[in-house]
Amino acid sequence: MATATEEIQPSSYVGFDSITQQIEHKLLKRGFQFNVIVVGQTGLGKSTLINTIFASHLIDTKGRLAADEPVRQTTDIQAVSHTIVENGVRLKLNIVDTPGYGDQINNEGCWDPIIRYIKDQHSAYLRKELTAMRDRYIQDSRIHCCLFFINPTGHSLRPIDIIVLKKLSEVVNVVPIIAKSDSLTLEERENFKQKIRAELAYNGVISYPFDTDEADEEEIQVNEIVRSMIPFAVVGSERTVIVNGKTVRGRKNRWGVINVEDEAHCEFVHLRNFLTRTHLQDLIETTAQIHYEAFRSRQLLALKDASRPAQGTASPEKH
Ligand SMILES: Nc1nc2c(ncn2[C@@H]2O[C@H](COP(=O)(O)OP(=O)(O)OP(=O)(O)O)[C@@H](O)[C@H]2O)c(=O)[nH]1
Ligand SMILES: [Mg+2]
Repeated sequence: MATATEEIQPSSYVGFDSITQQIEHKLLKRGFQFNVIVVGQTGLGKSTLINTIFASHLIDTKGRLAADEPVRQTTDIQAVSHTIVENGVRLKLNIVDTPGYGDQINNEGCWDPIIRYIKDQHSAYLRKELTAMRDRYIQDSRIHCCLFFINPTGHSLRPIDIIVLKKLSEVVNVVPIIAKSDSLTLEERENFKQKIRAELAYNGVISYPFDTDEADEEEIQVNEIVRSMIPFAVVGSERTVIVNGKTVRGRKNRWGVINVEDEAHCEFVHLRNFLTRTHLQDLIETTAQIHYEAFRSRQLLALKDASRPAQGTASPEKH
């Protein structure tokens, strides 16, 4: 007799091998939802980088096309939605741009609106999940990735950045990046990266990716490579420049042209590959399984506690 673990070859074709296509078909029809938030000091190029990543002008940046245009600055948390289609795959992308923080005299609590925004998305999802007649598919507005912009000073992180990074990493997958890295030489960049990694570790900031118990050899290795590259040193640009007769996204400076997509110039391509090719699914999954799950159990425990009579108060039966 065949035991439960033994593999049986059906004598004629059953057809369940098409399950992968069935799943794919369903997923393709529904499309994928990916929500990113950008956070960091003002003027570090947050809005610009988002536009560079998705190669279209999605949100206002300070960049001016004409000298008499007013300077634009992000003043509130704004979510922009776009659907990008590539080879039949629909990616519904939600980008949440936040105003730069930390330039007030008193920066106490300046991160609150951002943290609140992230938690509000968890809360909205939980409410929908707890509805008796819940939808089979809940629209996901939970933030899957937070790109945290670091000022390319070459020195250490500001104390406020460390506070904000810590707060963020408790609720969302945080990916630190060095902004405007065209201002650093390759050597400065490498030293700065090492310094930041050491500072993050010293201050107990756990940035994405995490190795889970289920991670296999291959995943652990990929994560190791990503960790050795973080923080990605990037350059953003919405303009195109001509290099060797080819139009590329780039910036012109006194020394020449920086091609944003050239790996010898910056790590923009690594960041984009990481976000869209290698870790898209894992970022989504980690959000659901780690960050949302932690939020959900805290909320449900709090509800349970609230519905229980407070300890120490006498129950009516005793009297
Ligand atoms: N040198 C250099 N300049 C950049 C880079 N990215 C953006 N800039 C410029 O920096 C300025 C500010 O860019 P934004 O994208 O508006 O910055 P932001 O972080 O969104 O600013 P806030 O909305 O105020 O928080 C613009 O003039 C950009 O052209 C970069 O990688 N290198
Ligand atoms: Mg902005």
